[in-house]
Amino acid sequence: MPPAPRDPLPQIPLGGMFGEADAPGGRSADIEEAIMATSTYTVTGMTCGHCASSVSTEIGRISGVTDVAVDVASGRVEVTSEAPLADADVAAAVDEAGYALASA
Ligand SMILES: [Cu+2]
Repeated sequence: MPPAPRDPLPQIPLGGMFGEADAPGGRSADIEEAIMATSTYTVTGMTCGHCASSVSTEIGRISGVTDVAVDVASGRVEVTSEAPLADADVAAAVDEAGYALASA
Protein backbone atom coordinates (compact mmCIF):
# COMPACT_ATOMS: atom_id res chain seq x y z
CA MET A 1 0.00 0.00 0.00
CA PRO A 2 1.31 3.46 -0.82
CA PRO A 3 2.49 5.66 2.01
CA ALA A 4 0.03 8.28 3.09
CA PRO A 5 0.76 11.49 1.23
CA ARG A 6 2.18 14.11 3.47
CA ASP A 7 1.46 17.72 3.08
CA PRO A 8 4.65 19.53 3.97
CA LEU A 9 4.13 22.95 5.43
CA PRO A 10 6.21 25.66 3.81
CA GLN A 11 9.25 26.39 5.90
CA ILE A 12 9.29 30.07 6.63
CA PRO A 13 12.23 31.21 8.72
CA LEU A 14 11.25 33.48 11.55
CA GLY A 15 11.69 37.00 10.38
CA GLY A 16 13.70 35.77 7.46
CA MET A 17 11.53 36.55 4.49
CA PHE A 18 13.34 38.65 1.96
CA GLY A 19 10.26 40.06 0.31
CA GLU A 20 10.37 43.79 0.38
CA ALA A 21 7.00 44.39 -1.24
CA ASP A 22 4.85 43.95 1.82
CA ALA A 23 7.27 44.92 4.56
CA PRO A 24 5.64 48.01 5.99
CA GLY A 25 8.52 49.48 7.93
CA GLY A 26 11.48 48.35 5.88
CA ARG A 27 14.28 46.40 7.54
CA SER A 28 14.00 45.29 11.10
CA ALA A 29 17.00 46.12 13.22
CA ASP A 30 16.68 43.02 15.39
CA ILE A 31 17.40 40.66 12.56
CA GLU A 32 20.64 42.12 11.31
CA GLU A 33 22.91 41.24 14.21
CA ALA A 34 21.94 37.61 14.13
CA ILE A 35 23.32 36.62 10.77
CA MET A 36 26.74 38.21 10.53
CA ALA A 37 29.50 36.38 8.70
CA THR A 38 33.19 36.98 9.26
CA SER A 39 35.89 36.02 6.80
CA THR A 40 39.62 36.53 6.97
CA TYR A 41 41.72 37.24 3.90
CA THR A 42 45.38 37.90 3.35
CA VAL A 43 46.32 40.92 1.28
CA THR A 44 49.82 41.31 -0.06
CA GLY A 45 51.69 44.57 -0.60
CA MET A 46 50.32 46.73 2.22
CA THR A 47 53.03 48.69 3.99
CA CYS A 48 51.36 51.40 6.02
CA GLY A 49 48.15 52.79 7.36
CA HIS A 50 47.31 54.36 4.04
CA CYS A 51 47.40 50.99 2.39
CA ALA A 52 45.18 49.62 5.09
CA SER A 53 42.64 52.36 4.75
CA SER A 54 42.51 52.01 0.95
CA VAL A 55 41.83 48.32 1.26
CA SER A 56 39.36 48.90 4.05
CA THR A 57 37.49 51.52 2.04
CA GLU A 58 37.21 49.39 -1.08
CA ILE A 59 36.12 46.28 0.75
CA GLY A 60 33.67 48.39 2.72
CA ARG A 61 31.92 49.25 -0.53
CA ILE A 62 30.91 45.67 -1.12
CA SER A 63 27.22 45.28 -0.50
CA GLY A 64 26.51 43.85 2.93
CA VAL A 65 29.91 44.56 4.47
CA THR A 66 29.56 46.11 7.90
CA ASP A 67 33.10 46.08 9.23
CA VAL A 68 36.65 45.69 7.93
CA ALA A 69 39.66 45.22 10.19
CA VAL A 70 43.10 45.39 8.58
CA ASP A 71 46.38 44.34 10.14
CA VAL A 72 49.13 45.79 7.96
CA ALA A 73 51.97 43.79 9.48
CA SER A 74 50.44 40.42 8.74
CA GLY A 75 48.34 41.49 5.78
CA ARG A 76 45.32 39.96 7.40
CA VAL A 77 41.99 41.51 6.65
CA GLU A 78 38.95 40.51 8.62
CA VAL A 79 35.67 41.31 6.96
CA THR A 80 32.34 41.22 8.72
CA SER A 81 29.27 41.12 6.53
CA GLU A 82 25.59 40.41 6.67
CA ALA A 83 26.02 37.38 4.47
CA PRO A 84 29.01 35.37 3.26
CA LEU A 85 30.87 37.25 0.53
CA ALA A 86 31.96 35.98 -2.84
CA ASP A 87 35.74 35.74 -2.88
CA ALA A 88 35.71 37.28 -6.34
CA ASP A 89 34.06 40.42 -4.97
CA VAL A 90 36.67 40.75 -2.25
CA ALA A 91 39.48 40.10 -4.71
CA ALA A 92 38.08 42.78 -7.02
CA ALA A 93 37.84 45.29 -4.18
CA VAL A 94 41.41 44.60 -3.07
CA ASP A 95 42.56 44.92 -6.65
CA GLU A 96 40.69 48.21 -6.93
CA ALA A 97 42.64 49.47 -3.94
CA GLY A 98 45.86 48.54 -5.71
CA TYR A 99 46.77 45.37 -3.83
CA ALA A 100 46.30 41.68 -4.30
CA LEU A 101 44.63 38.94 -2.37
CA ALA A 102 47.05 36.18 -1.47
CA SER A 103 45.71 32.86 -2.59
CA ALA A 104 44.97 31.14 0.66
CU1 LIG B 1 50.89 52.36 2.43
